[in-house]
Amino acid sequence: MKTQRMTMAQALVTFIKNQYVERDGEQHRFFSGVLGIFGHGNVAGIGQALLENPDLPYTLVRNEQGGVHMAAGYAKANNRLKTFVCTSSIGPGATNMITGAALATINRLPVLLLPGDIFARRNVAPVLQQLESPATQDIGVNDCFKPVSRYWDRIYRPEQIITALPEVMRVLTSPSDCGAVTLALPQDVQTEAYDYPVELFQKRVWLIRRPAPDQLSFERAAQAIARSSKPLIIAGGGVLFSAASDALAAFAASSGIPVAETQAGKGSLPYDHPQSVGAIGATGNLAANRLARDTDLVIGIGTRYSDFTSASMTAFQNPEVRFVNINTAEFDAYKVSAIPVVADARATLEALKPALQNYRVGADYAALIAALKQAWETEVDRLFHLNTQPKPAQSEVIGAMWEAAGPRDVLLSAAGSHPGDLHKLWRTRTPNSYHLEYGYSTMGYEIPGALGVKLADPSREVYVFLGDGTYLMMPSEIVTAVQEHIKIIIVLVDNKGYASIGGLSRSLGMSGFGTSYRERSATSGQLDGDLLKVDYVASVRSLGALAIKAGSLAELKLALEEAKRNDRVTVVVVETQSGVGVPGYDSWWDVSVAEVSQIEAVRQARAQYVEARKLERHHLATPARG
Ligand SMILES: Cc1ncc(C[n+]2csc(CCOP(=O)(O)OP(=O)(O)O)c2C)c(N)n1
Ligand SMILES: [Mg+2]
Repeated sequence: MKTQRMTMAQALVTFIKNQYVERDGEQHRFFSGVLGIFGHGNVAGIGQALLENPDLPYTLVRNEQGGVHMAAGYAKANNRLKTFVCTSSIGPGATNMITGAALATINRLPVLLLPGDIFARRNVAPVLQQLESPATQDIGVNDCFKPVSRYWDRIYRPEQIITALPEVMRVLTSPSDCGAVTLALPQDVQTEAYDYPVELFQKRVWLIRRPAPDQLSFERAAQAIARSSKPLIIAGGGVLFSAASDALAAFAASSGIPVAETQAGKGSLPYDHPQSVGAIGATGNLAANRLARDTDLVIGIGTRYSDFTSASMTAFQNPEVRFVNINTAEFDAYKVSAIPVVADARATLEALKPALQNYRVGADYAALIAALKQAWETEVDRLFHLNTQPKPAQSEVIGAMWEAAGPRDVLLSAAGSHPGDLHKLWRTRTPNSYHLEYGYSTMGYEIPGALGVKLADPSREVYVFLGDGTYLMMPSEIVTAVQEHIKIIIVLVDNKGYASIGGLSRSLGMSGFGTSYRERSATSGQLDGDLLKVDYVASVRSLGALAIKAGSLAELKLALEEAKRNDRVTVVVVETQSGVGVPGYDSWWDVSVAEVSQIEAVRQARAQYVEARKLERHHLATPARG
């Protein structure tokens, strides 16, 4: 056997460089580089190996969490066909990546995390940043990655990577199992040499499968659709991952079945496709939610049925409603007692179209779809042009951003009051032009996530809708954007704190307690003093980015045009009018209210809550056969 003597880290980096994926006949390298921060736990191992391998580019980020978000954003924008590796030191550098790992796993995005780990040799323990346990020496902070990783391993001996790495790649390239993969790398083992078989470093091409449906479940699904008089498709993120938009558009057009979209699936169809009815669920619009309420058959494609999609299991009120699920993940396909079609979205849709060529929804249903869609577009136009004074409403900021953006440009966001507004209002025109991280809804994802999206396709302008709360939580990757010459446009909405949670708090009878940015008052002793004066423009400029203050809607529009012309990351800071939110449309989200309270408003909220929960349903019945 031909071997090559290398350190474990050198072997790992060499392996990473030689992994390729192939889908639909196209082949390319899977890992585009390494993002991270060096410390004593990785500098001499992975750091040294990267120094020797400049053809695997290394990018210094400002926070390890930001690095993982950047990798996740990049993977998502590439429909999971490319990603980054993330490296960290041991201890806090490693645990900084846990939030990113959870985000990636929940959103089913492939990221490879390489946290450094404490000495396998142990004789010098406890090393700096080591978590000691009196009960065992076989535990450390990296064990915290286990529940948030789809594959987790710790490499105690250099030869263990020979069996670990194929598992790493199987999971990262799996359409059903992918998520964060963590290899914990003890700092001594990273630097130890071993005679590795040279075959380990040969080019390897991982086929991204498009599993076809099994015949029986496909036939039963097709029969259920053929029998349905009011079917509704829910397009989830799996439609985009599968690049199934054209197949979905063709099937929807031929069958007349309306298509509603989850946060992850938004953009599966262009908003003006006749069958596109837009956002569904707790953040859904009137058209999709009305159709969902009465549908007799939900065809869920690539969706996890999160509580936001199902409006906490209240969205589907027809007693006869049944489900067909098309999903590469068996786990998701079996949800809500559906006929499970465990298969690729595109492959299944392409087969469904001819199988149902004689099926078309009835004229009454078609007319209802058209009328609801028309009414919804009128509502969007109204919300885009409220003419609120003196400051614009948030929906007008969204409208201005939409008017500034081109059809291929990307809107990105993650947490706050705006994901709900954006889900309803943003008019997507091309696939992957709407990028909401709403699986983990992580404040702090937006800036690094946007950098990943921009790297995935620099020809698309990336617009970030950013809350002031999120900005203060993690502005740091703006420095990385400046370093890498990555241009994104950020609209920072200054609404003096957490409008979303403030609104939620008020709706639950708690008057916004602890959610606005105010000084502690000398008289009340509470956080209800004067508003904090944070100078976001100065803050952004201090990081090396361009900042523009927009005092009105007209100024916002001008600023967006200027931002487009700029070649650097540009942040437009705008204050919005408080109390002018986008309403909910027949939707509900279950947030438990205190069962007993001394506050009358909380007691009232509890009474309403108990009533509203009566609409929550178990979907236990399977579709009829025959
Ligand atoms: C890391 C993290 N912490 C807390 C939350 C809970 N949370 C959701 S939205 C939000 C407030 C966001 O504030 P901001 O970014 O200003 O947006 P706004 O609500 O004002 O629109 C909070 C605290 C979260 N989603 N992520
Ligand atoms: Mg805010």
